[in-house]
Amino acid sequence: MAHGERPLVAVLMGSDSDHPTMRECETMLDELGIPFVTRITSAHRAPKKTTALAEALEAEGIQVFIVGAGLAAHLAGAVASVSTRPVIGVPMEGGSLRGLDALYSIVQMPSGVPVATVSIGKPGARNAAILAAEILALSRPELSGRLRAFKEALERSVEEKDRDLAAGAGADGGGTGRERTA
Ligand code: AIR
Repeated sequence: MAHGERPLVAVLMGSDSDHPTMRECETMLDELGIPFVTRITSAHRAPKKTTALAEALEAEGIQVFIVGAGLAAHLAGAVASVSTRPVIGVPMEGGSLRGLDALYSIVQMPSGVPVATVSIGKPGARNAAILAAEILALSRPELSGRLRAFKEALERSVEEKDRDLAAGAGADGGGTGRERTA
């Protein structure tokens, strides 16, 4: 849990092998100052625990669930099936299908049980945190301000990259790319 406050977001994952990816989500939640709790459970290996945990977390005041899982990833759907809180699903990269299996499992929910699905892997894990923050910010003006500052920093970072490129110090060290012709 971040900041010792009552958690607003629950970060759930199907296995400890998902944690390196889901750490991106935790880091972003920390950066935005959102208290969260992280737990491991599995829709397939521990279905009773999954239901009980989702119900208990909602009863404790969790506002948004962020759920990462890989392969035949049903954890986000299982949480959404018992909770009325928004559920954001993060498909893990890996396995023989490199995350496509998880993406399809999470995004293709039947009518009535939505899961807001983000992209595969670390970018998705990061975006899940930002999306959760945007949901929470609807009733928390101070969080809106932090999100606005985040967006402005994002814009500045593009400007810096463009300037670096012009100065010949781009990420690939490839010199001034701005005016190079094919
Ligand atoms: N998983 C765990 N229970 C059900 C599923 N689909 C997923 C985990 C992880 C993958 O299976 O979310 O991405 C492999 O888990 P493990 O424990 O074998 O490393």
